[in-house]
Amino acid sequence: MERASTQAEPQALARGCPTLPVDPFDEAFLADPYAHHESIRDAGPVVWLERIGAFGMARYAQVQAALRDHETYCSGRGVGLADFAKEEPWRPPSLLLEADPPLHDRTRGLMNRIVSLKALKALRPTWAAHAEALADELLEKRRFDAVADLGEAYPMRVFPDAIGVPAEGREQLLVYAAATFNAFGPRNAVFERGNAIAGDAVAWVAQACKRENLAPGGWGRAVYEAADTGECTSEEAERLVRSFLSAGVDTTVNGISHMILALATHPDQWERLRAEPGLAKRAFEESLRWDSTVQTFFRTTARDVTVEGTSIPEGSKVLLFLAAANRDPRRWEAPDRYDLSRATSGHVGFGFGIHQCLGQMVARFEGELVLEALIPRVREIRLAGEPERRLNNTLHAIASLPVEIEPA
Ligand code: OVM
Repeated sequence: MERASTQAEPQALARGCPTLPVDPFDEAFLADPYAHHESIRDAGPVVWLERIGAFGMARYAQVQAALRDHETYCSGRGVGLADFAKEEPWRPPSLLLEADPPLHDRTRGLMNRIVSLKALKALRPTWAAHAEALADELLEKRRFDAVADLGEAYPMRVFPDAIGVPAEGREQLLVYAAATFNAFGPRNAVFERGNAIAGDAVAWVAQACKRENLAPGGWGRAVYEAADTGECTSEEAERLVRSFLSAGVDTTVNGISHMILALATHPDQWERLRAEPGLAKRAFEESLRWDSTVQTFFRTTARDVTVEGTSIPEGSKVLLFLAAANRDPRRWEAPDRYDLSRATSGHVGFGFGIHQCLGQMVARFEGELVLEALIPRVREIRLAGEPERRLNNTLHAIASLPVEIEPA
């Protein structure tokens, strides 16, 4: 067994793992999670997080194994701190994220057919043109906010149109997503601040998910067409469209923003990328490993399980620190370095196993198209001010990222 801190000893004996006093959702932790991950990883393969009443895993091996074992670590009782078997969920559960097989496999299969490589290839010319036009606008500005003007601007130009939601009020998507991702954590001040202003956004999203409000030819309508063939009910279709709107915006917004942060703070890697544009795919992937947008998700144990000597009873919440796993030195060499030489495959920034991100190809498309537009146009990307964080219980989010670019 790993050595625990003195304070942790009595609990450690009771559970067979160290007890940690850290609250992974307090504001200091959320503002700089990477400062805290090492102590959680080093404490042991499994820890007891007494402040939230959940087990935690922050090492790559255990996080990946838990994600792989969806029968033991189920999602149907919620992937936040709330146990849906005991508490009312914040919203009707997602039929993908918060579902187990067999329901999950049916909904996921249907959605996989909609978010296909073929569908993405059809969008590519339009999405590339948007990325190029946006890059030209940014070059005119030279100094801009890489969050508002790029990280948010690009997904908001391409993604809502792909789904087919109404143009009016789209900015509500960002408010809705922030509230949704906050709701996976405890009902702390971060949650309450977002929730207090989410009412209009929740109502807007509910309307946007209705068949009659979705544009023909979009992915939203395609879900209802699956309902027409009997693959799901129309109530399920409505909830599945909600998944697109919940998971498809804030994730890519912060993913693209962090990629720019990575490149602005690693000028040698930007230079290398300009010399070898074929590395664009890896540049995006490595930015997700280096700074994982979705920092954490919970699972709930569906049976008693023993992990490295720790007994985890059935019905326990287990917090999986995806971002900490992606920087575990037991798995990655010099993990804190953003490095285009690295083989990034195996990172858990998109999760792993049956719930692995449905939209991962969409996210990659967006990230790569942004890079492919910037690489030939931009010689240098520099920070032009201090990045400002936006605290969220699940996402590592940026509020603003002032940068300056030099034309090629
Ligand atoms: C959903 C959903 C919501 C938030 C995140 C997510 C990362 C999925 O409604 O299915 O996946």
